[in-house]
Amino acid sequence: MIFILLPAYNEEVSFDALLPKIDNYFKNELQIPYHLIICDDGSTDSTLEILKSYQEKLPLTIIHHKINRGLGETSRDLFEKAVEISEKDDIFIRMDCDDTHEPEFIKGMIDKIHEGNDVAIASRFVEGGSQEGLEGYRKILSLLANKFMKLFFPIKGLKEYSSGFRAYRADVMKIVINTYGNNFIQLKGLGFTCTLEKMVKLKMIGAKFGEAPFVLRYQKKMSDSKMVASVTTLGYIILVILYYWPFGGWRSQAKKITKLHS
Ligand SMILES: Nc1nc2c(ncn2[C@@H]2O[C@H](COP(=O)(O)OP(=O)(O)O)[C@@H](O)[C@H]2O)c(=O)[nH]1
Ligand SMILES: [Mg+2]
Repeated sequence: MIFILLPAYNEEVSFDALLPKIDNYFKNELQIPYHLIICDDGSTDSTLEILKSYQEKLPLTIIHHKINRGLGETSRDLFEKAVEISEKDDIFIRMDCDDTHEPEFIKGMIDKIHEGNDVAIASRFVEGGSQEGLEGYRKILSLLANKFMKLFFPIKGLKEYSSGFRAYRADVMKIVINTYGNNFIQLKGLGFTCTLEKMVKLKMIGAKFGEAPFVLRYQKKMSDSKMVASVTTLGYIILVILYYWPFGGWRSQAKKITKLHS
């Protein structure tokens, strides 16, 4: 079973394009069962009403936050719910709701998991991957973010660090949540930092990462971007400090954790 995890904040314009496309992909192309878990994170538009109307048509679990809690808490709740309702051989796919992450790339990600990886990242930077429709400043930001992450949290052979479009083994997510508990996502109020934090926590337990080609079609985005560059940059800096802090930083804690595959 594949679980699709979608964080949604004011995404009313995106669902009619995205949800039927996901349904069609699983039913007609992959022909494997899937289940959607969508978290409406205190949206002020009609996100919740639209999701409720889809509940009769699609295999869908809705999580609802009355207050906007941000991507970190939303991501935590999505993964905790997925771990609760899945079996160990299932796979979680975390996508954006904004219709820029095409389901057609999921097959390649699932294949990478079946090849023995714990996490498969949809990558713009491997053969067959690319990005379209990004403004110059977003391209530069993304390039700098990836260089930053590669410098401080290098993972051998990995090129794509900032994409939130990833596949995860269910049993590995269960281990990571059991290992860290409420600290699985510690940097909750810091925008998109949680996407990097998740990767760091998985690296600390010895997870194996792979990449599958992905074409980001940013020109398809209808909703406003929720990325706040200043907050996310601050989050990255805090993450580096917490990780390398000489007095009990995450790096020294990681040494005590039993590693997967060892
Ligand atoms: N739950 C929740 N989701 C958010 C929040 N901010 C962004 N998102 C979701 O996170 C994903 C990434 O945001 P998006 O605007 O697509 O970022 P961009 O593609 O990098 O410009 C989308 O699915 C958003 O709906 C938030 O405050 N709470
Ligand atoms: Mg997006």
